[in-house]
Amino acid sequence: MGTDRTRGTAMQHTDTALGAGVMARLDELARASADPDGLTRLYLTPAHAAAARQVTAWMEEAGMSVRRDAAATVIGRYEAAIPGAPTLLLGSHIDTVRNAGRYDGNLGVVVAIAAVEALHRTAERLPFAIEVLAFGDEEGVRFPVTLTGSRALAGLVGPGFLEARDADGVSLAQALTEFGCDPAGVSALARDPAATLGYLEVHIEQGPVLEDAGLPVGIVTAIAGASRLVVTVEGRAGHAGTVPMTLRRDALAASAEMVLAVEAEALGTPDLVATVGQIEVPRGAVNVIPARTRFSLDLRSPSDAVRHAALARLRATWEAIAARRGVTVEAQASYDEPAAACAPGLMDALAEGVARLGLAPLRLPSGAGHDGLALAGLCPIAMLFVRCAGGLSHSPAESVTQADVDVATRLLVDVLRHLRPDSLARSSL
Ligand code: HGY
Ligand code: MN
Ligand code: MN
Repeated sequence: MGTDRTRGTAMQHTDTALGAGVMARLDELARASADPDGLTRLYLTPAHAAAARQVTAWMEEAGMSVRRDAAATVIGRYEAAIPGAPTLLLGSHIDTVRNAGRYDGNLGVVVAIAAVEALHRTAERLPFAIEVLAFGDEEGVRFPVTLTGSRALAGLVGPGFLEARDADGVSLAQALTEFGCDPAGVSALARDPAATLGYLEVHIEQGPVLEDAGLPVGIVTAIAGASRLVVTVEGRAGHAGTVPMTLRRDALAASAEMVLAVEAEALGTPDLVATVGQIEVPRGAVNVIPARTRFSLDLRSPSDAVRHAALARLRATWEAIAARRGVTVEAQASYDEPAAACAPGLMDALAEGVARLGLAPLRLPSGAGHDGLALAGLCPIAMLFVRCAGGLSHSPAESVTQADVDVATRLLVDVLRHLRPDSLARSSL
């Protein structure tokens, strides 16, 4: 614990250590994985439990009281200078996609812990409490639903949500129970907006803009809205050698045409991106005409109207393809999150911090989804992006530099020190 009680001077002697400490911890955290030779950490799995234990230990070292809520979110709390003060939420997610990079999500949790640790080191208390949140389900890879932890805090987990089942038929409720959580407690996690100052997340950009601008950090203006669907096409099985081409009801050929229609729709619509990341032919065989396929759709836009109009056009196009080919198509939405704007007061606080570092405060939208999509219904949100090499993410090639992580961590500490609850409240109106 530092002896220097003067506000703001503690950073100098620890500046260089902050980035190095965060990078070392991220390398350590990456070992909590289901893959021996890669990083896969799905919600409510042993890898998630191991990562939760690790961040719990770091939060305790940083002077926080730590608990795990009913949705398995690890919550580290650093009290305010005065009791009854509002709470600022920091953090990100510790779940990953399959064969992931080690910075998506995890960076934001470890940087937030390091920022609180810098305050704790000099026994600084702020006019608000801080809670660092390590969410376990931002990616939504294991279950067809997602943002479970952040939706729970925003009071958005309704009946049926916990009935979502993974590929093995395990329900979210069952998985929470097996993880040692109480699914019945999830609906009671909703936070009081009046006691919540805002949510501020540090995250890798997952895009090329900051690298192109030559900047280590940027301020996010909005998070794109997203729809996720599972599309099922039913045709008719048949012998690959005996059924003439004109008499086939080939579910996979029809799906291929539907997938190309998705690509054409996105290429033809400004501000829209669309991805078919998975396609499967259950019980397919080399010499059987596919009777059934299932493919996923991920549709995103900063504009909800653009996204919804594109989805309506796609549904009509798919129906026409199905009719012409004598198959049926059913598109089931599993996720529909409206776009979320970041709060002016928090964006300005970040911009002032960036300017104090002598950097240009570049503002940019997020094409990737984040927990802020759910929390925007609870409180003002903001995000600080950190440059990542080539904009690569959701890949083991994901990487950031220690210097940029050092800038982001020092910036977060500085912004926390300058944040004033009353000015935030005024500017969020
Ligand atoms: O899919 C996303 O945008 C986020 O990485 N979950
Ligand atoms: Mn992420
Ligand atoms: Mn991600």
